[in-house]
Order: sequence, then structure tokens, then C-alpha cells
Amino acid sequence: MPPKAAKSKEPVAERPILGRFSSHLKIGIVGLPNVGKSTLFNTLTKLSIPAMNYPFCTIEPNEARVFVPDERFDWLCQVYKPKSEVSAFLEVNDIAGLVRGAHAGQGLGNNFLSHIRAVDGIFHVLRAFEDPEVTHVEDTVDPIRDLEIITQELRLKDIEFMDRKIEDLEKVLKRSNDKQTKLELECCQKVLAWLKDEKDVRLGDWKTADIEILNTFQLLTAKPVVYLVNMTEKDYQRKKNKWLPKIHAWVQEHGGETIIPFSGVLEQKLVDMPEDEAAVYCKENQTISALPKIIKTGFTAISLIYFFTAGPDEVKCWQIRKQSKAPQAAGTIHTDFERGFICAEVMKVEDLKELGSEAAVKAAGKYKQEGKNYVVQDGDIILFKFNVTSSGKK
Ligand SMILES: Nc1nc2c(ncn2[C@@H]2O[C@H](COP(=O)(O)OP(=O)(O)O)[C@@H](O)[C@H]2O)c(=O)[nH]1
Ligand SMILES: [Mg+2]
Repeated sequence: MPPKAAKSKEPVAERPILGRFSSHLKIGIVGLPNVGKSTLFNTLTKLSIPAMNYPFCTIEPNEARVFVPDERFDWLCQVYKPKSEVSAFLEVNDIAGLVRGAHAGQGLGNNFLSHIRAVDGIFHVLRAFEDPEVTHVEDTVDPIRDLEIITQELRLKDIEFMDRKIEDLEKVLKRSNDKQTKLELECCQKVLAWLKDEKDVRLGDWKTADIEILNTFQLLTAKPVVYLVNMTEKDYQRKKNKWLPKIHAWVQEHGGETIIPFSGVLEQKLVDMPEDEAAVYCKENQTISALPKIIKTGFTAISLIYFFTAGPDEVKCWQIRKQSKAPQAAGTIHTDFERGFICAEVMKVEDLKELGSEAAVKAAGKYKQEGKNYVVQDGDIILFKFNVTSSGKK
């Protein structure tokens, strides 16, 4: 993640983020077999939008669109009491287990790896629970070894990809001495050396030009990762597990991304109970579901944010990629909004909450008109002004 976000009105030119620039981003659940991936997926599915609400897109059984919990959204709905409420969602894919040797095709390896290529971020599930009933492909429970296996597989696949890319580029250069091809080749060689040094692409300090080239490749180790540690209900409840400190140390050494402990059995129990019973259970056992945190962290990890539109008809979260400018954001509502973009009228939920009404926010000078270079911030409430003539041109 970039160190500082553009806070001022004048957008600071942020370095582009590794990854696709799209508002349709998704995260995949990755890990060895029998670590709890599908258990996690199935419990998430209970919090998802039913597939029938998407008549125009195919939702595969291994895909779910999970509601993103948000107090700001809930509050806006309370205030506006709209006829329709549309919250943000995280698209999660359950990907079949990877095994040692996957990069070379073991256990349908290439197939699974191509599923990882199609997602924009990774929930890396680690097994830190013992259960003689549940076998482990590597025979013993050892999440550090598992981390090494998966990371290695993804890296080897990227190395193979870069090797092939470099070969292709060298062929092209033999025929023509094209400047752009040369730049690409240099970038690829740099990236290959990095990978061979056993480092993941997402941890590199790449220049803007390199990131632009890298973003055409969808490398597996370029994708953001959130580590999810599956443990027994008891370990999760007392926040203690013998593997946690070791996992923490490993992750610190390999990029320092977020680690979230959870318990597959607990989550399963909770979704199988009626809501009020689940609440009582959590209170009595002094525990909580980890799913809201997992969903929110995954959403942020893949660089998604959302802005709100709010009124008596509808309160809606519009999800966009971080760094989107106002006209692009408007385009998620309607292409006309982007084409005929005039300005965005923006207020913050916090200001509305504090001052009590739109009029009060205006009176306090906190209702802002922003132009086409405004970088939309998470949680902005926006009203777009646009103008499209009948000829369809601005
Ligand atoms: N004891 C225990 N078993 C679990 C837990 N999470 C999942 N399992 C069991 O482990 C087995 C494999 O889980 P599954 O989610 O299918 O793993 P996947 O292969 O990674 O998708 C199933 O029998 C689950 O019931 C957990 O937290 N504790
Ligand atoms: Mg599974």
C-alpha cells in the first residue's frame, strides 16, 4: 500500500498500484488441501447476496458476493430510510487446494494456478488446528512449512512466466530495435532476478514505468495477500496458538501483511444457529465471528473503496478501485455521468453525522464541489452534476 493517501484537494500523483485497474476485483481463497478453505467459503456464502439477484451474470458455485459490513452505511440507511439499500460486496472465489509441485502440473496444478491468476488478491488459509479426523496432505500440521510450499509454488510459476516473456521479447528485439520492447525486457530481467532471489513481486519497490509493465502480466506473487489462520475454537477464543508467534515472525520477514486468526468450526457453528442464538453463544463464550474483519480486510487489500449516493429513494455503496478520479467514479453509475461530467458535490459521512443535516454541512462550508481531477476517497457521499446533449456528445 502506498505510504500516504492524497488528502488535500489537489491530488498528489500517487504511484500506481500493482494490479488491475477495475472496479470488478475479486479475492481467492488459497491454501493446501484440508486447511479449511471451503469451510470458510461456505460460512461466507451465508453472508452473501443470493445468486438470483444477479440475473445477468453467471455466478459459479465457487464464487460468492459477500456483503461488506459498514457502520457508516447502516447509519445512512437509518437517516434516509430509503426504499432501496445496496451495500458493498466482496467477491470471493474458493480455489481448490494447491499441492507441492503444482507449478509443474502436480495435482492439476496449472489449472489451480490459472484460477489464482484470475483473482486480484489472495486469502492464504493456514491450518493451525490439530484434528486426527482431518488428514493433512503433508501428514503433520506445520503452517510454516505450508507457507513455504505455497509461496514457492507461486514464485516458481512466476519465474516460468518471466522466462518465457523474456524469450519472446528477445526474439522481437532481434527483428526490431524497438525502445518500448527494450524497456519491457529490462523490467522483466529485473523482476526475474528479484524472484530468483526468493522474493515476491508485490514486495518490490518498483518504479511507475515498471508497475505499468508489470500490470499487463497478472503475476501470482504480485497479488496482495491476507493470511488467515484456522485454529480450534478454544485457541481462537483465548487468542493463543502455538503457531501464531511463528507465523507472525515468518510474515514479518516476508512483507508484513495482515494476519487474521479465525476458527472454521466456530464460524460453522455460528452460521448454523439462528441469529439471536448465535449472539447469545458469542456472549456466553466471550467470542466473536472473525468474518466481518476478514471481509473488510480483504476488500481493502485488493484496493477497493466505495463512495455513497444517498437519498430517500436509495442509499447505495458504489465500489471503485482506489485512485479513481471523479469522472471514472461517476462512470460506475452511468456512462453518461462520465461522458458529461461537470463536477462532483462531495460531503463526508463524518461531517454529516457531526453536523446533523446536509444544510448544516453546507453552512459549515464542508460541502465541496470537486472537479475532474478529484481523487475519490472512501466514504465520500457524492452527488454528480453532468450534462449530456441529445447528440450524445459533451
Ligand atoms: N477440527 C477442525 N476441523 C476443521 C476446521 N475447519 C475445517 N475443518 C474440517 O477440515 C476438513 C477440511 O475442511 P475444508 O474446509 O473442506 O478444507 P479445504 O480442503 O481447505 O477446502 C473438513 O472436514 C472440515 O470440517 C477447524 O477449525 N477445526
Ligand atoms: Mg475445498
